[in-house]
Amino acid sequence: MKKILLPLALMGTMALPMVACDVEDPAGDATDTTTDTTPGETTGDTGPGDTTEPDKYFAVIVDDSQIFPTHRVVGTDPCATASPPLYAHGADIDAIGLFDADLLIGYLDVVDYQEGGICTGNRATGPTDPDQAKGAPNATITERFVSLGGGFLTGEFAGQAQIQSGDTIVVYEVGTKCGNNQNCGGQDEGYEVFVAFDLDCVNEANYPYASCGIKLSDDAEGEATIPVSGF
Ligand SMILES: [Ca+2]
Ligand SMILES: [Ca+2]
Repeated sequence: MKKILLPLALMGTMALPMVACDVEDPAGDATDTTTDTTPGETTGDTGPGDTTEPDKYFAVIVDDSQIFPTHRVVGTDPCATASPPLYAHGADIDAIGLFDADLLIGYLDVVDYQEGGICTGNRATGPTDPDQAKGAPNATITERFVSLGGGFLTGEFAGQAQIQSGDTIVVYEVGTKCGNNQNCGGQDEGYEVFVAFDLDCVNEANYPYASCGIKLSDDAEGEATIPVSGF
């Protein structure tokens, strides 16, 4: 019996200080401290602007969810402003370009999209193909654009180009102009512009995308040039 009890007693006395140490010293653990406070080591678990290392932005968002419900209201129905058979509800996005001064960096080549779902019935049969926002501006007043209708479009630029402070984003919204600076005689419509870390982040966030994006403009309309700043 003594041969069995002695090792158990030794184990007990050895284990107690180890338990006490773990309980008392979590804050002093060098690994935990580094993991919790080192800035910029992930892109998903911290919001923009809260680290000392620069956040990296690859996605742009155009969103008319706050504008479309009360835009150019005919009576109380925002959907009444779009005419059949086109039903181009809200901001009509032909293309988005990223520029460094006058130098084109790229147009969108990957997109995600959520139509607003505000207009129903045959009014919902509008231009809802987000691929129409890829590439260079090419729209006419009736085709080759996607309508937001109280929703949003997000995309990343060709070559996964990083959006840098000092760049310029040009949103080609079909209205008085369409395609690339051609007169089309339509109606400019409003939208907000954001930059965000990436598409995955945008799809996990809700307006105003505070967990992964920052707003560049809340009063853009028509074909608009948006300076990139604020980070
Ligand atoms: Ca429209
Ligand atoms: Ca287009």
